[in-house]
Amino acid sequence: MNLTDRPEWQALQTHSLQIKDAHLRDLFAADAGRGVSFSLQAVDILADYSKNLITDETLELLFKLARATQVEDMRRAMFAGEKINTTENRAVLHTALRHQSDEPVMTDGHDVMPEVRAVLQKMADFSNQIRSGQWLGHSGKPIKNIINIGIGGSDLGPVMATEALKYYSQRDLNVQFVSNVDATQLIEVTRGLDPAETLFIIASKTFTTDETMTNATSARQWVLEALGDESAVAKHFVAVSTNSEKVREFGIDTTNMFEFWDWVGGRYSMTSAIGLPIMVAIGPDNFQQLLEGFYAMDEHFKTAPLEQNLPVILALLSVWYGNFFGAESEVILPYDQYLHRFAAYFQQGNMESNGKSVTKDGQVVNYHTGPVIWGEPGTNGQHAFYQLLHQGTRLIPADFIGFAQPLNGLGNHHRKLTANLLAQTQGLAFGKTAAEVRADGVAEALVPHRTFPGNRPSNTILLPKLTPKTLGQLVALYEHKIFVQGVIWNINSFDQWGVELGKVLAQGLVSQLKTGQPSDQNDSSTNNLLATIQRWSSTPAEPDAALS
Ligand code: G6Q
Repeated sequence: MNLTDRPEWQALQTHSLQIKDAHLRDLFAADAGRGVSFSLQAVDILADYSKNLITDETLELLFKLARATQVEDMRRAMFAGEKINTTENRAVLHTALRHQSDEPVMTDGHDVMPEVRAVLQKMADFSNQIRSGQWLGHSGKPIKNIINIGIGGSDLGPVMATEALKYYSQRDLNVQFVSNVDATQLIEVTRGLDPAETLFIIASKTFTTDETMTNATSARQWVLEALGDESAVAKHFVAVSTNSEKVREFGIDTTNMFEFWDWVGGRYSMTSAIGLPIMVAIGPDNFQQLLEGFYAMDEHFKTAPLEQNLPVILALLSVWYGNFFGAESEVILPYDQYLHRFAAYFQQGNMESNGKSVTKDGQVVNYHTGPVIWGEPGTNGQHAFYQLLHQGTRLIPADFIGFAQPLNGLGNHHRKLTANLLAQTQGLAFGKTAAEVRADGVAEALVPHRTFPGNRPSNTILLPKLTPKTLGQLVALYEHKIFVQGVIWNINSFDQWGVELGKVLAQGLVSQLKTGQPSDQNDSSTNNLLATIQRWSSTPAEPDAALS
């Protein structure tokens, strides 16, 4: 049945019209226990979702929708290793990567756990060798710089987590990331580094991604120019991939390859071998804590009834605003500087997963799917874009993420940081009425400008302290939220065909830029731009060059 024809959907439609007249000020005034009853702790995470435009009835109707759309059965199917990524005929088993019990995890009649554990052990051995200085470069020097070359799912998770867990990292190791095909990134990251002390991790599931291969080839050249010998590659390059053939072709010995599998989606691969730079930075013990955190949230998601299931609740709230209130985006606001790449990470997580407009069976949807995800760490955003959150015309649900304990205790910084988080959620929810503004003695002409409508929803996601374990819980919480959203919208959250078209088009344009000969198949806009680039270019075209 089409989603919008479901009685549960239509009941929500009717209910949303009633709720539109309610104000959070009144909902809180009517129920002194609202803050507690609309809060839920799962493992170490407390989510307060009381500052949302919901009542008990809203939640009941949303849970009915989740049941009707088979969230429970799809959850079972994912953990059971069924091929729920139907367009790629693959299982979706990132939960196996952090599985901690002795139970097997099966897909295709095969327990994946022995290979998962073997790769983790190999990663730990490698990390220990780098961290202890035992791994020597070609000229006998220990490695000081680790540069991960990867893009998208082979970059964003490791970047986010390495930054998030910097407090726990070995500070004399310089772990860096290169993703963009713009040479500037590789050149700036390697500037001043000694190739003899530098090791590259080439991270690519397919080992065919153009940006990554281009950067890897230039990095190899940089190493070989300095160390002068092909045999240096073995000491300065390792690979993380599912494709051993391509790794070998590139010249990396497959003994220096860390494997993962087609049932790990790129943007869900942080706990696979793709997490190698994280492990090198924080060490195998901390990485194990990270995995345990993920596992704890996986178990919560797998076993808790929908009504007490945090990822389910967050997903339903997102559906509520996106489909019944016209919200176009969601903002993620971590009040922790270490989480400064968290919103960017889940920008890919959610937008690549749920940015789809056909259902699993190929029908064009008649409802909105994935929201735009964005965000910056607090308090910076308060002096930038929060103006629009408070007084703009759009409804933008916000997730505030905070920690009770600071990692870097310094004076009263943390108290101020936390006070700002709480203040923003209050301001958004309750606003400031014209009467309150007048009571402050504000001139009448300014009253409308200084009034805050309030009624702007937010979740407050609170954790005791940022640790590898709590980070794992937090990431798994958002991963499963994305999964539930996708199930409700009846889309495949695990493919990314939308990435393909640009890749193919770019290939043709590389040739045209090289030869200076635009294709007669081009549109007039592209031809005009190509001609201008040609005129302004500092590199002459190579008209006779073979098209490559
Ligand atoms: C993520 C996507 C995408 C992918 C990159 C890199 O889910 O599939 O972001 O991770 O395109 O792909 P490779 O790891 O194959 O280089």
